[in-house]
Amino acid sequence: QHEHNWWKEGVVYQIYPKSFKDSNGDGVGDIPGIISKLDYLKDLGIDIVWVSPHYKSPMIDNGYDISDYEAIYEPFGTLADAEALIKAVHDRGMRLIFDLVINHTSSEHAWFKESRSSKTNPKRDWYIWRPARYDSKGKRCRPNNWRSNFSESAWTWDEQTQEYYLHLYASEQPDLNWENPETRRAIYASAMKFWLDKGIDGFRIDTVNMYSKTPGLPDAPIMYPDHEIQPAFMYYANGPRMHEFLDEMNDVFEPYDTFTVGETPYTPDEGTVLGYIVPSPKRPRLSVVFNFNVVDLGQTPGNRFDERAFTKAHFKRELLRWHRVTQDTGAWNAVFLENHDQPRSVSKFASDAPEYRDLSAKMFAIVLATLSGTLFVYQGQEIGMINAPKDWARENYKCIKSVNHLAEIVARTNDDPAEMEKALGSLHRQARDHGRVPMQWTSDGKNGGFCDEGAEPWIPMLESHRDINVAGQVGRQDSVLEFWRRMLLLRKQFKDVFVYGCVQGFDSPFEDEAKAPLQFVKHGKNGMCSLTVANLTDTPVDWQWPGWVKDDGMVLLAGNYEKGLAKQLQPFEARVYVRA
Ligand code: TEU
Repeated sequence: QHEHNWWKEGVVYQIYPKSFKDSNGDGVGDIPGIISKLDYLKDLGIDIVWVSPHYKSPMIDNGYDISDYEAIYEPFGTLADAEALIKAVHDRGMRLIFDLVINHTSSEHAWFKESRSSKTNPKRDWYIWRPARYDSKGKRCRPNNWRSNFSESAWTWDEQTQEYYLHLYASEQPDLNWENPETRRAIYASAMKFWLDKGIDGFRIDTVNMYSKTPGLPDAPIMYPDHEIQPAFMYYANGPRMHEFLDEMNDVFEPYDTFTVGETPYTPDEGTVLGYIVPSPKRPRLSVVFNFNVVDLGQTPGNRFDERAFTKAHFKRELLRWHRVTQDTGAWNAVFLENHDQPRSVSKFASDAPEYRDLSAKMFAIVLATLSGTLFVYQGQEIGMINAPKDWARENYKCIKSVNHLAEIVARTNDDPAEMEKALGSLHRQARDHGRVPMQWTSDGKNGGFCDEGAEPWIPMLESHRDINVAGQVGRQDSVLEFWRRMLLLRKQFKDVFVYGCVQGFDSPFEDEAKAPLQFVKHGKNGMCSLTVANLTDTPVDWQWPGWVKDDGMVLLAGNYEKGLAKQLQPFEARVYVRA
C-alpha cells in the first residue's frame, strides 16, 4: 500500500493559457484571466493547477517553443503576473505546477542564435549539428531519414554554417544537445531552478524520454515506402542515457519536494516506462508519467493521422491493463483521458451526439474518479466539451501538426480532393485543436465569455458553447459540472478505496467482449470495497453482479441515470457501488 501524499490524492486541472480566459480583449487568454477563475477551480474540488507553457515564445507550437525560460509571453502578462499567480494559487490552498520543455528551445532562444552563428561559437555544441551526406551523384542529403513529429524532415539546413540541425518537432524547435554537461547545467538553472525558487510545486515535463538519442543517429526502418522520411521514435525515445539524465534532474528537484509528471510518448514497452517511476532503493524517480497506451488508440505510432481501427474492448483492456501494471509494481498511476494534444474524450471514446454527450461525460467522471492514481482533468472536460463539428472549415485548424499534415497531403498527392477529404476526416477525429478551442464559459454571443464580443478569438469558439458552458451548469443539479464536483468530493471522502485502492478481478463474465461493460472492483486498506461499471456503448446491455463480487451490503454511491434498472445498463450508463 502507498503512503498518503499531497500529489497522490490531489486532483490536477490542466490549463492551456491561450484558450482559457482572456482578460484584456485581445482574443488570447492570459494570466490575469487564469487568476480570475481560481475560485471556480477551488469550488470544483481542484488541488493542483497545471499551466501549459506561459513563457516567452514565438508561438509556432503555442508556447512549446520557448525563447526565454525566465520571461513571459507578452500577451499572457508579465513576470509580476506570474508571481501573482503563484501567490493566488497558494492563497487558496492549492498547488501550482508549470510546464518544463527542455528537449528543445525555440530557434529564437539566445542559446540557439549563438549556436547557429558560427561553427566555432562556444554554444555550437549546445544543439545537434551534423554535416550533410552526399549521394552518388553528389547531391546533398540529410544526415538521416528521420521524420519529425510535425510531418516534415527532422533536419533543417543552415545556409550560413553549411550544416543541418536536428529538431524532433518544428524546424523552429531545435533539439538541445543533452550530451553536453554545460548545456544540461544551463537548462537546470534557467528552466528549473529559476521557477522552483519562485515557489512553484513541480513540473509537467514535456517529452521527458527524448533527451538521449541513439548514438550515431541511425536511419529509421522504412515504414512508408513511398515517403522519403520515416517515423524514428525508436531512435529518439528512451535512449541509453535517459536514466542518467533523470538522476541528475532529480538531484536538482530533491531539495524542493517537487511533484513531477513526465510525458512519455512512444513507449509501447511497459518495462521502459516503469523504469522512470518505480521507486528504487536508490531514490524516487518521476512521481508519475503520462503513458499514452489509452489516448493513442486509433493512431499509428509516429503518425497520428494514419488511423487504426480500435474498439471499446481495446479501450477497456488498455485502461485496466495500465492500472494493473502500476499497481503490481508499486509505481504510482496518472489517470487521464484528455490534454491539449488530444481530441475530447466524449467524442473519441463515447458519443457526442446531443442525446448522449452529457451521459458520456458523466460516465467518464465516474470511471476516472474511481481509478487509483493522481487524477488529471483538462479544461472543459468538467463541463463535457466535445470536438469541433465535422464540417469545421479547413482554415479553422491552427495547430502546426494539422497545418503541416494538410500541406504534406497537398504536396504529395498534388492536392487530390479525395485525399484531402480523407485528411480532413482524420483531423475531425484526431486533431489537437479539438482540445485547444476556447473554454466555453457562457452561452452568450459569439465568444461565449472567453473574450469580449468585440474581440476575435485566436481560434474560433465552437458553436456548441450555446449548449455546453459553465454558466448554464453551475448550480444545476443534473449538469455535468455538478456531477464532476460530486464525484471529486466522493473520491476524497473515500480516498482509501478510490485513490489508493487496489483493483481486483479484471476478468469479465461476458462472452461478447465488445458489448461487455467496463467493470472493476477495488479494495481499500480500511476494508472498503467498490464496484464501478460502465456501459461504453449506445445499446442497453443486460447486466448481473459479477460472480466474484458478493452484492450483499453493496450500495449505489453514484450513477448517471436517475433511476437505473438493476439488471440492465442503459446507453452509456455508469454506476459505482460501495460496501463499507
Ligand atoms: O507533446 C509530445 C508529443 O509528441 C505528443 O504529440 C505525443 O506524441 C502525443 O500526445 C501522443 O498522443 C508535447 C506537447 O504536449 C505538445 O503540445 C508539443 O507540441 C510537443 O511536446 C513539443 O514540445
